[in-house]
Amino acid sequence: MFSRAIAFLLLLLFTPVFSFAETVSYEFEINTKQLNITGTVVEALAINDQVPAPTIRAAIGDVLRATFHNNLDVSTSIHWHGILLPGEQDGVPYVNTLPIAPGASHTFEFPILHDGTFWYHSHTDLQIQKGLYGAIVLNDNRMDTALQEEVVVFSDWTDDRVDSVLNNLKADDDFYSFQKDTVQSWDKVISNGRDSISNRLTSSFTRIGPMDLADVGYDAFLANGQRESTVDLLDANSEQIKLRMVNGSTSSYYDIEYAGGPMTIVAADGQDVEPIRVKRLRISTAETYDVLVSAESRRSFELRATSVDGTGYSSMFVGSGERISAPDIPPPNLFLMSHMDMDMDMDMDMDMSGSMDMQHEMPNQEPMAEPMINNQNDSHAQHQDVHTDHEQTASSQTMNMDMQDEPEVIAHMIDYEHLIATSSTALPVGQVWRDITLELTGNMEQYVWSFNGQTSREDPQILIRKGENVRFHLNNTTMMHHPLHLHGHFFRVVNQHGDRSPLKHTVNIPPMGQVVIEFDANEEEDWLFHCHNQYHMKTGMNRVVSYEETSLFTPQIDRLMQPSTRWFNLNEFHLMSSFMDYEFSLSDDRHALDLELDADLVDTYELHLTYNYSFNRFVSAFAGMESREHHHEDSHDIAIAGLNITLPMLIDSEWRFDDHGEFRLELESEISLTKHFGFDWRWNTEDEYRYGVNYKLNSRWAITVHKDTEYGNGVGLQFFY
Ligand SMILES: [Cu+2]
Repeated sequence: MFSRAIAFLLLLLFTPVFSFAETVSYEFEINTKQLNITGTVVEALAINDQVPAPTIRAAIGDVLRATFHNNLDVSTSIHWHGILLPGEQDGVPYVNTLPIAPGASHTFEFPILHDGTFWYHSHTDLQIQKGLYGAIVLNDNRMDTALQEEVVVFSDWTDDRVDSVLNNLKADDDFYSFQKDTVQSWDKVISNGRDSISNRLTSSFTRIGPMDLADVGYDAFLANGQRESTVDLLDANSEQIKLRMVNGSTSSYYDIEYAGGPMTIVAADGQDVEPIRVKRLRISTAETYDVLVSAESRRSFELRATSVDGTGYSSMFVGSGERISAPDIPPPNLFLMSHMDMDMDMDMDMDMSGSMDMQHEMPNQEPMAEPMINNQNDSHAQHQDVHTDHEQTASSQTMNMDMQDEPEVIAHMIDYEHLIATSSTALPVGQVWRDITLELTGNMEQYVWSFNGQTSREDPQILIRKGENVRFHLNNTTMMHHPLHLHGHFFRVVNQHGDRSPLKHTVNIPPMGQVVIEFDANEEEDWLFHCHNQYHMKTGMNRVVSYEETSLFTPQIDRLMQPSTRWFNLNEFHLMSSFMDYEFSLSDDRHALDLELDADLVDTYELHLTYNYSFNRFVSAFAGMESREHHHEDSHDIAIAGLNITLPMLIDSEWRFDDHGEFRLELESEISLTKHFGFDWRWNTEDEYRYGVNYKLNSRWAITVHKDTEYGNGVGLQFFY
């Protein structure tokens, strides 16, 4: 356990060796910059005119002093991701550090207590998405001098304004899937066969909804700020170099593969781990990995980071000469991933032909005496999924050497089961344990993300006490991945390796997955714990972890969640030949004001105005009024109230009473038949109905044909903004 105390002790021990506390100073200008990634020039945010920002380097024992001048016309901030430091240096506005106002400067100064690969980024608005991120390399002063080291910062890029990205996500859960051509329509469900149909029926019946790997549709993925970058060998005879990989993305995960053979992971999130060889490595948003890769004098090998939604990749070529490409990774088949599988501790591998090969491991299994061989059909390499447990006998390793086998290679590392810390990470004995269960909750439809069903607006704080061993039980109830990050601490990700479970600062919780993390509460004051998918954080998936006795936190959650505003509004129009329908909604995480007006141009209209309170994703209550006039014969103004409940098969039901004591049940749903064609229907117990077909022109506009009991048949346009 790399506790601060031990670090200080080491510092004291070694102080006579290096001269005391060298101060490493940096001076930075934060500016806007015109950037052309896709062929269109758009405004990005840069530090010293660079995207990503310059790499910051320091060594254990140094004092790092970095001054940032904010030349933007908005406030900004700098957070030191993963680094142990005093709270007021952590850089999160409205939690532990003041924002850097427009035109102002701020100097951070703190001692470097540990080594490793980290990164820094803005913690204001969605400024990461526009370029405010860079790598940090902390050395331990006993480097293997011969090895060339290179930093690779992966990121995702959109030409869109970030507030419009957030609006699009809020307005329509299929907005980006339409752009990315990943709409999970029924034609694809059916063409993927029986398992896919059964997955969809199960997920609809249980109301979970389909699997989703990435919410935003990006214009590009970048490695060191470019779609394709290169790194030269400093010494043409180098056979190996070290890559310090940082995922500085706003919301993307990548599968990383190297054309020059397997990568040897030597550190995760800046913490050394027992070396393991992997062919393909999943890096979650905000994680870092150090890997050793082979190099050659005459060939150039591609390091490729493919977005897990299969929509693109970035490359870095290592060395010069003949270019050797990394293999294409086929897009994931979402139709064959079921939540039942995700529910288990799962190793999931995809071979080159794209077929899925799933292998389940029982959670918390005993260390295996013998290597467990993955059921691979890839013949290029021998893939053995080995639990290189520290209990593995020396003789079995020797045997491998004798047989001159290649060391074991993990085909595709997607979780942390293979990571082994280099020494015990066990928490202090004798401290009181505090267990906290956090359900990861939320939904794509409203685009609200939360813990235990409550956004940080409703429940901003988690209280702990200094001197406790704190254990978080993280249970993902959603169909998305969430990369959770705790500021100011390393936590243990509890895995099969017991005392040698790895230390991390960011941990992925897969869809429906469960992970336990624990840490020594050895800090003071307040630290953010949040989903590092910036769109999830900004819509509610964050908490401030406060030390009860020393907390200084005063909730200013709305400011922490900017640019996401509390109240979101949506306007939707159907302009039909026979009638028009206008829906307006103003909603926050729980409350909504809804207005719906249907009218023809002759003698019929219907107006609903309701207030809705949502208890959870599936149940809300409403009260309001309905005013209607139908062909001059049936007109009324009534008060209405009732419940909206999402039923199995994702059918929305409205159970309504009015002030005359009349009860009405209305059912409705929408399904995507193909990417472009949708079908929707609505029916109620007064035998009114409407059904029709839409043809989507783009993410916002559709042509629609509808039949309605009140208004007859109509053709027209449908759009929202
Ligand atoms: Cu998330």
